Amino acid sequence: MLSRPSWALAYSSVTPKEAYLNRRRFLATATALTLSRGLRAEKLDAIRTSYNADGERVASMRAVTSYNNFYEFGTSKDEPAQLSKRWTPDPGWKVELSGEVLKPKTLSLDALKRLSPLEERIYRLRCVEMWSMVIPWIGIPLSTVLKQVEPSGRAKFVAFESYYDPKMMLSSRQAGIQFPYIEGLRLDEAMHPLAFLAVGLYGETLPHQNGAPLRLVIPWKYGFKSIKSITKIRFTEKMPSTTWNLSWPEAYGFYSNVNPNRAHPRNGPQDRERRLGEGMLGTVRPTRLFNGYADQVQGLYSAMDLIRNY
Ligand SMILES: Nc1nc2c(c(=O)[nH]1)N[C@H]1C(S)=C(S)[C@@H](COP(=O)(O)O)O[C@H]1N2
Ligand SMILES: [Mo]
Repeated sequence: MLSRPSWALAYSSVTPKEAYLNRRRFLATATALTLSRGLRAEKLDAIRTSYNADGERVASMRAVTSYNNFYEFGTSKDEPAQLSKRWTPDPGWKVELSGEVLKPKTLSLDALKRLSPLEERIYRLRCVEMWSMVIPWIGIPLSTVLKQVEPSGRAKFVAFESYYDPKMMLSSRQAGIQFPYIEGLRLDEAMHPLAFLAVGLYGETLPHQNGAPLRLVIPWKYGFKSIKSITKIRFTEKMPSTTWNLSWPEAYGFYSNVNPNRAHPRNGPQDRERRLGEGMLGTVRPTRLFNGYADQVQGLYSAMDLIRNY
């Protein structure tokens, strides 16, 4: 099933020595952060893969866990880390797989983690707000989970839904977007080998603010497609609604592939980004089509006008 070459590198070996030494310090920070959040982080063993962001420098643990978008816990970058501490994902977390499938199924988190060996994937994450980070995720391919339920011939899309508890989280009115947070992919996008379900990062279970206990990571699309704290996965015949598309359709399309050639109506041109988590302020660099994953994913869109089908 898994045929990643064994010569592939883990992030500790693709980052320069200085970064590696930094990483050791970050691990100390990570331990401190672990103590300060509700759920005890567990170490996760993962196999190395060839998905390693071309050896780009990995963002610090601090950046990854303190600068977040998770509107359920606040709309400023520092709030998710603070406010998600009072929430603990149910230890009996389940993911419901339903819709256009032959065998609907509800999987516990443990069952899901056992479907295939956990992999470490170092991906670029590009937010439409023009910042990006390189993050060492741990998880399994999304396709591994989707194959469990055998999509029917009518299934063309996959819809995802986040956990929502109005007592612990902002209301839709406070956040300005619809909750529960929902996202979607075309079925062939969802089955692509790069589409990933993360259960951890930096060698440990996911911090709450990063979407515990499991979240999507779609590295060639803007960050808002990478939905956090997933409870439901539904196969559909029609294109599903998505939270940001509902709030402002002209700004947030269904596809939302990273595209330096299409400006965002509020955030402006998308041809540059600030890479966070390296240095004090990060470094500005050009944004690449499909966030640098074009060679792997452009085949999915060969018949599409990428400006019109944003
Ligand atoms: N449920 C939920 N998922 C979400 C969001 C959110 O507000 N709620 N924000 C999205 C956005 S805009 C981005 S950029 C990424 C950020 O992921 P990170 O905080 O782990 O870097 O999560 C995405 N997933
Ligand atoms: Mo984002």
